[in-house]
Amino acid sequence: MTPTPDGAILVDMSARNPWDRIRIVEGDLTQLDVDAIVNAANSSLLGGGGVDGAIHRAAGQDLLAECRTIGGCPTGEARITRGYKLKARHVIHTVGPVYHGGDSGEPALLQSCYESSLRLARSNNVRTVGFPAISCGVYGYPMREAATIALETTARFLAAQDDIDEVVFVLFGRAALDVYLAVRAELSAI
Ligand code: AR6
Repeated sequence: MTPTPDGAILVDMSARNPWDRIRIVEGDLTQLDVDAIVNAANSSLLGGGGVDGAIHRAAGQDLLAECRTIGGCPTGEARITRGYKLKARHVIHTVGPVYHGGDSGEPALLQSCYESSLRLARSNNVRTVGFPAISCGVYGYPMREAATIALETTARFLAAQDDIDEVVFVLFGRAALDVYLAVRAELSAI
């Protein structure tokens, strides 16, 4: 808030607009130059396929060694490690829900993945974060529903604090990119 000479108070709304701090791109998350990338892991945290496999390959064996010391992670929660050979300083590992039709608590669990990851980022002084489309590969979550949860949850989190400068959603392929862009256009117009 800025007081003007005549005593009026100007509120700078742009600083609080969360959509200005959300970027949506197509690409490979492992190449992203941010403070932390988020891994769509499984509850063992010991690696797998998809983006998890790609992150472990790019980070090197030391990431797996650190993950072994953690002892797993329940669905909907997140854990943080170093990034090793990645450009990203940290990896935040979160475990998305397997999609079983949507009536088995999947939306709340997916929302919790984004919230837990962003909370962990904030408490580790991470200012820039990259996310994949958690649960949208092997775990079968429909992209549109998942994108709505991802973007809504992130926008709400960013609106409540200024510690995180930017969240980048890195999508694999044009189809996923287009879904995220369409959902963002709908949500940011509300
Ligand atoms: N960069 C960005 N996005 C990617 C990349 C990449 N390098 N590689 C894949 N994707 P998935 P899940 C996209 O299957 O559904 C693993 O085996 C992909 O196209 O990686 O949460 C874990 O160990 C999709 O849109 O994660 C678990 O067992 C999205 O990332 C399980 O898969 C997520 O797909 C987790 O399944």
